[in-house]
Amino acid sequence: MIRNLLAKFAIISLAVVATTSFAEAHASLDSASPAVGSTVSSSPGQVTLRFTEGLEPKFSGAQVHNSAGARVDTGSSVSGSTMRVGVKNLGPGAYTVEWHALSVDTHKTQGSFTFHVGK
Ligand SMILES: [Cu+2]
Repeated sequence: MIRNLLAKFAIISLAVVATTSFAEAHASLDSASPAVGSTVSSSPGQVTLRFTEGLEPKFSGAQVHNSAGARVDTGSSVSGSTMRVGVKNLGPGAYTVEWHALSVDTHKTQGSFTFHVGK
């Protein structure tokens, strides 16, 4: 009984370690400006996303939409592990950044986050 539990625990531990090291090898979002979930006092001019891995520029990008679903970015560019998204002059409101990335290790990742522009 105890031996069974130990065996199960060992297998679960291995699975967790494997999953974690797998995830770290992919390009996940490290930080963003404006920061994820933050409120900025005025339009940021651009959104900068920093990733944990180098990105393939041709297959990585991001779009920004306002709360009505309209696109408010002017295109994105990638350099190394940094993605920059130009944005129009943003009025007060909530904005969603949707990104997709192909890291140099050929793994695809994607995600989204929101920031707010205050009055
Ligand atoms: Cu990877």
